[in-house]
Amino acid sequence: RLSGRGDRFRGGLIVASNREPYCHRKTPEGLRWEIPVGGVVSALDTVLRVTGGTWVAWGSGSGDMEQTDAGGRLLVPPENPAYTLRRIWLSASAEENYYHGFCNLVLWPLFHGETDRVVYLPSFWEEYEKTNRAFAEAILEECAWNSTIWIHDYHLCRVPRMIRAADQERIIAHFWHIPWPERERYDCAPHGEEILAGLLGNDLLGFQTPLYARNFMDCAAARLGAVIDDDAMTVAWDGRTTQIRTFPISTDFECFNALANSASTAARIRRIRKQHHLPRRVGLAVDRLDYTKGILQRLQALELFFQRNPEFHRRFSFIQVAVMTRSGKPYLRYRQEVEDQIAEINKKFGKADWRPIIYFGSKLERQDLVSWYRMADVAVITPLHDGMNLVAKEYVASRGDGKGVLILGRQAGAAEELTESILVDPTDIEMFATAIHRALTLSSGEKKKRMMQLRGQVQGNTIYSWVDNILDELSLLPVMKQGGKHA
Ligand code: GDG
Repeated sequence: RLSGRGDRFRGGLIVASNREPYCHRKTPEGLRWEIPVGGVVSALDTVLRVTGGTWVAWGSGSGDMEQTDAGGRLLVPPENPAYTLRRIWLSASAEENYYHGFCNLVLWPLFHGETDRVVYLPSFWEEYEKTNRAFAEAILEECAWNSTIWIHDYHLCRVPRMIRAADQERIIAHFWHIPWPERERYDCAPHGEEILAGLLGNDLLGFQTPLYARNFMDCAAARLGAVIDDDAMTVAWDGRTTQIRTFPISTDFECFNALANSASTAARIRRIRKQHHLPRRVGLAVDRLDYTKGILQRLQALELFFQRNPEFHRRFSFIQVAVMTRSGKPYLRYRQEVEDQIAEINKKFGKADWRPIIYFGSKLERQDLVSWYRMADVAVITPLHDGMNLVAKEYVASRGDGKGVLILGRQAGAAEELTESILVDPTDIEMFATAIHRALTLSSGEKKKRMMQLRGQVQGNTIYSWVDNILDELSLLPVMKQGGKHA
């Protein structure tokens, strides 16, 4: 699946992210493990199962150290070990200030255009620095002489520079999963210069789209006075040069395709239809429960759709899957708003034998998720801002039958590639409701044509080609570091 180049990681790949790929919890039935919901985990677990290596992450479950060795290491996946998970334990103060504070109340809203939601306290930054240092130390402990370090996302901006201070020659790459805002918005970022300086400790910094890469370079020039080379796509600052590249992330196309085509999925679909008394036609949205995913706007559009189109009553239900992955007041409030709005729509239009909106608030098993992908006449993936959005690509990969229509928000990174979807602005509720009607009334020929083009797109850039492209860039780095170091 990787084009024979996984062996470039012979020295060992060290991946670091905030969230761990396997989480252990104590339950009355004993210790249980689960895979947390989220795009970074979905993508990287697929990769590490093939490459092997070590993944350094926050041990966020309640299993303590029972299943790790004294150094916090264990082999995963538990049922078929392929790589090492090295856990870091955070103090209550770090969890509060680094994770719930600087990551969730500052960086996440700021980088998703929700400046009004930003709340900053100086203690957030202190713990962010401390936690990044703990990550940097753990990563260095895991490194062999020729290991490559691959850091992920906005939780660990300071880590590259910290590692660089200890090791000038090490290859360090970083992938940024969320949007990078334009310069004017970035100016609101507390510690904006330190964040940029941290990231410029990398040799290679990857973004989801060319726009985010451009925005990063503009911010580095404006805030740090870094020197930008637009042709070479490099940023030079403080005696070092960082390559800036675009790598749109993707999914395991073949895996979703095969599972969706399987007889077991067909049987599951029959069971699910019966269990939920589904009408003939269904729509679907799958999101982590987050205000950036535009769930409230989507519900408004659905309400208007049901109001305008009574012929779809009893004939169409919409399934909203929204798993809560973060605690804290903004998320609890948002969940309440979502649940209230769903209850209101169901009260307004529902009948004894028909629910317009069916809501799942807890995680679906992978096979159920794929069954829903396969049976949904329309998937409505309309975030207000999103780095990429893997759900959109998973839906397309699951539609080998050529059926199904994708409605996609223009602000999702995926909209750059998935141009044969019906593109909407999720805040234009009138147009959005019209788009839902259009998706449900497209001719089967038109649907098939669009879906085949979308599938060609996702099949041509899978999670494996994503890694391959990053490997290609990494393989050029040692040469550049020797020849053109600090150019
Ligand atoms: C970040 C960026 C970027 C969801 N519900 C269930 C479930 N999921 C899985 C989906 C998908 C993943 O979670 C969500 O990924 P997304 O990409 O849509 O969104 P984020 O979590 O915000 O991811 C995003 C991504 O990183 C990768 O770079 O695309 O822009 O924000 O894989 O399938 N999985 C199961 N049950 C559920 O109920 N099994």
